[in-house]
Amino acid sequence: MKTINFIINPHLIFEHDKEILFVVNKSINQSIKISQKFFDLLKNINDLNVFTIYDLEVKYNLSDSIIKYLLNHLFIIPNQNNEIFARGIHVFPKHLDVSRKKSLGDLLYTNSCYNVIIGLQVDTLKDTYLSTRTSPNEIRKSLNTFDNLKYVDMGNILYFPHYETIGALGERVNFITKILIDKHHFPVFLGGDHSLTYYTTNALLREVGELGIIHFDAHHDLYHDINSLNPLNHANVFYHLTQSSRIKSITQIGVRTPSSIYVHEKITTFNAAKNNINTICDAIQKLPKDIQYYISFDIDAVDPKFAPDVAAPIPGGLLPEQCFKILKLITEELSLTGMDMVEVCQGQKKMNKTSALAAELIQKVLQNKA
Ligand SMILES: [Mn+2]
Repeated sequence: MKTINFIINPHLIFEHDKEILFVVNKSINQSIKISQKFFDLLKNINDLNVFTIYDLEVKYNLSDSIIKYLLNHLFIIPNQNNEIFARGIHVFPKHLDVSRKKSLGDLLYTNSCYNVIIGLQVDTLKDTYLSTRTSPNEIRKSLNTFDNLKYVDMGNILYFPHYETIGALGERVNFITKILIDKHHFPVFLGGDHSLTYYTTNALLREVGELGIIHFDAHHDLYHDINSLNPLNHANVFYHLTQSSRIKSITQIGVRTPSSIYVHEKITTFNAAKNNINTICDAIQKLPKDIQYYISFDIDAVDPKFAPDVAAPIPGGLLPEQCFKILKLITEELSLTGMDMVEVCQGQKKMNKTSALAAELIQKVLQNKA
């Protein structure tokens, strides 16, 4: 974190109306009243041009709470790709429990390690009428019903699919993940479709060097076409991930589609029906212990009787109890650095059974990990 270069948000306008001073952030149309002292401070920092958090602490002797305020109000933003960050990095959905809300500055200046929920409203392939964009908020509602579950929520990462590329989302994921890993927090990314795993794992790889992935899914997500450029989508994301030498292993659990499409030495696939749970548990116990692991959970790994709200259901999946058992073992045996829960679709009914199960699966990981 100390190595990230910041600037004063170029979208700020300093204004005064008689005696009252304002800072207006014109990219989000927000104005904040400030004191003369703070007004002068911001002007001074602006003269620095580019600075680190460390510079603010040492050169300006600023307290943690002031730097936290500067970060949370977007007065300062990362220098790199600053246009992507000018409008903000994340946004809180309405009705989010106030006691759970944490902004970037809060997570940076804390001595606690939190489980941090982050939503990514990504839907790259609109090949179905079912959308995954609303799912982070649906899963949150169910998570909130677990009274004793310890976590905080930083809302949804901002993403404007109509006028920026998905790479912009990737930059925000990188920035947020860096802060979370630096401060030993545990990110829980809520999807969104499975393509987001490409961005979350690559962001983690920048911080942890090497990674093993435990991938729950009905599909192998290796749909690689040698005649095309294979732009990233939710059906080929694991093909893209095999291309990174720093991803050491991919253990696929629950797959029930033929996996001969693309074979790679780092992938081990366990079919939901053919491989019994003991075989899967043995394989998890044998995984190398010297690297960090990431859980990527596509909810369609579970039998559609229990998780019906998915885009491409395949009968005969894992039972919830089986998932709980495997997740418990993973948390006991492996060192985890983060997880995602993806591909929950907007439910057809008012009570979304699928997002409730997704929340329960996350709860099992967070509870056992603690
Ligand atoms: Mn998938």
